[in-house]
Amino acid sequence: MVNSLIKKSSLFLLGFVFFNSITIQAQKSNRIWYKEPASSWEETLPLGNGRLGLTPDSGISTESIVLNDITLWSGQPQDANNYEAHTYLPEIRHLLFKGENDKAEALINAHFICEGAGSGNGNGANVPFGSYQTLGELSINFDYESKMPLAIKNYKRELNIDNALAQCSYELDGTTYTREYFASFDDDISIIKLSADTPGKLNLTINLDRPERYETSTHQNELVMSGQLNNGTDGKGMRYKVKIGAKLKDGKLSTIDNGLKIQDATEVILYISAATDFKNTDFEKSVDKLLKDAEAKSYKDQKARHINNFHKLYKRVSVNLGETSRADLPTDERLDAFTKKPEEDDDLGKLYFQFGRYLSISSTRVGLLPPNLQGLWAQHVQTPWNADYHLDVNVEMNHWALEAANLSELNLPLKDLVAGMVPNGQKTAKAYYDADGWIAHVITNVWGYTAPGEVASWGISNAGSGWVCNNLWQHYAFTEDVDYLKEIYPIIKGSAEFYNSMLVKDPVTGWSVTAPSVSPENSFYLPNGKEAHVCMGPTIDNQIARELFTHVIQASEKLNIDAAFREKIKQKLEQLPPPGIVGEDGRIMEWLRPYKEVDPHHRHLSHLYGLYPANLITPEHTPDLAVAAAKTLEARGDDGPSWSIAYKILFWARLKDGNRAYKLLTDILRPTLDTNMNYGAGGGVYPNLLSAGPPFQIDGNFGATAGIAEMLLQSHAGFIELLPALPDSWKTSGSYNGLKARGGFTINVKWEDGKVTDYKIMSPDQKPVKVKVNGKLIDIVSSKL
Ligand code: FUC
Repeated sequence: MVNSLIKKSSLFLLGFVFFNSITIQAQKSNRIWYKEPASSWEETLPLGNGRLGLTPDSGISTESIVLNDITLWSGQPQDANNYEAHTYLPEIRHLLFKGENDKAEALINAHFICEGAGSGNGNGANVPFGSYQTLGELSINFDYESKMPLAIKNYKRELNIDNALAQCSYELDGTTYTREYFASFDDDISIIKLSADTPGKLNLTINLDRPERYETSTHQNELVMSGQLNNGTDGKGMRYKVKIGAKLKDGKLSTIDNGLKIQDATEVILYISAATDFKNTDFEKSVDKLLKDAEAKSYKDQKARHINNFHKLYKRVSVNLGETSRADLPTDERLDAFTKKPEEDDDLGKLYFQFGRYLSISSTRVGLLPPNLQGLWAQHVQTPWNADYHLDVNVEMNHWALEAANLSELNLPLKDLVAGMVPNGQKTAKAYYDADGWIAHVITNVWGYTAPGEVASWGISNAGSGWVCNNLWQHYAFTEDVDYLKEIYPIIKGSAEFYNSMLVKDPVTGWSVTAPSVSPENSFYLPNGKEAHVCMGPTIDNQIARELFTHVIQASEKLNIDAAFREKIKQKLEQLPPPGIVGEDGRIMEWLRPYKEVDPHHRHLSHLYGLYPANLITPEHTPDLAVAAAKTLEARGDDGPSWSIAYKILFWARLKDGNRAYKLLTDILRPTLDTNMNYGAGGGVYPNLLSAGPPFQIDGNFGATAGIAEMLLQSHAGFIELLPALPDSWKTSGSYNGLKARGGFTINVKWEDGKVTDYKIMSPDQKPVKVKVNGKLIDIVSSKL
């Protein structure tokens, strides 16, 4: 069997030992823990089962738990297209041809933006765009019959990432109190078990509320909260219901004014069932049924099934990046210590990586919604930026780790969201560009929004729909699932049709380019000294069109369809600008003209799209562009909101600079409690390891997770590369099992002193594959998975 893996016998000369499974040395569990209750939401522990979320603060006198349901949005479907917009297109383009971008921008602001309030300037809770909202807050008030201040001993709370379970425990007056929390991957319900090791010591009341639009009631010892959100017009938006039931060991359960009261119990199991009417008219019945089903099972059984289901995804990957003496430090102290001496805690990188995988499994599920800007954890009714799906980097970044991190199916909810945008996107393409196909601009929501935003500066990027098509493609590139390719083909073709029919000839260069567009959220100085955003052919659009056309050509060849369209876009491909143009300063140009950027340290680096997530710029195939990309990154600087830092980890990993990628990983792990909205420097991490833009934005978590994977394994340049960007810090020894590469490969690797010592490349069918190992490119045949 070993021999069948090897095509070139020279491989033996390299001295590799193939093995069936790499034994990862026994490691401590991945957990985050603290010696105090959370004093802010940014310290609470995020739990979720892909639909329901909860963030307990594990308070001693009062436990406050923010509850979430990923479907709970205000707003409603709307048509925000301005159907007159396309009549202004010739004039807008004429002004751009003349270099009068400022005038074109004014015209766009007057006639080429959305109808209505758009995103509500990022505060869309009460306009039709809507906002993702908290489901509410559960409070548990404890009565200890003890003197104040309470003499608490041995307090501890933790999130066990490996089992998707949170716990807290403490002692008071000789009694140990324990709480265990999980969002069940079994019965789709949240469960909290409270216990005391002295009989009858649990005395508490339970309440539910939310900042607005709710009413509570009790029926037969159950607590119910229900309400209807604002749809932005007549107030009759999405409906929701939460129902709490309790099972007791000892003691008495009764109802009080809009709450539950429990006296003298030894153990209490709380079941929190919730649903909305998003694509579920029978949601009230589902709430009741889920509660009944869960209560019918033993706690032990429910918990075992929960862990088992979670493990089906989580356990596919194990990683060891090195030693630490700090695994036993409380996480807040560990983060502080890491900032001072990162080299003593290589294990934190692994923890952050597995935490990212944990967050993906917890915040999305097949058949539902993709993680939004906050995953599924939100504490407000007006969540920052509506916690929408930003298409100019954020929602794409939320999915970048999934394939390599062996959670491939969690990409499917994004595919579903995108499929749902297409019909609106077709109307938008006609309304604004009189174009075929479909387009989405910068923001979308669960209601399928595709119109531009409310101002030109950020709202009219043409890149959104093409960019998500990259995500859709990556799932195919990794899985080679032809049925899936058939399913996405009309979507990616429709996006290519849009670019194909709207590109115009730039009078200066003769290239076919988008017009009007922007380089996401960035501005520049025109030769007349005025600031503008609007332009033709920003580099990202050129790269996206090039990549998308190439993918559609490949897909139509693979599926053997659409030969005529394929020929059309093959010709169009010839007319596109090159994947990158190096300016006089040695950097990749962000715009078609050598404009000077207003903010040289701007957070977005859209003109490096070709480096990541696309593969248009690689050190192997386009060395000059790779050098220019490095220069671009140097000029932009390392800092930014956390998603921007995460993106830079990925860029430097692709440039094979492991130490720089690692330095950025240390930057993104800078502890902070800042929640003020940030567009500049200062990204970091909250005590609970959620990423701080600030405020909390989950793309920083997912982007960094993808970045770590990219440091360990790459497969975008026509071959698999093992340890392409291993930083000095992780060199001593390490291993991983179960990471994925394009082509359907599963990979195990072990290393010592920065050199691969063992590896295994597996696929369902054995097939030839090119692999770069310790700097040498070799041909092998994969082993059977
Ligand atoms: C884009 C970014 C901001 C923020 C927002 C949600 O607008 O430029 O930094 O991440 O999305």
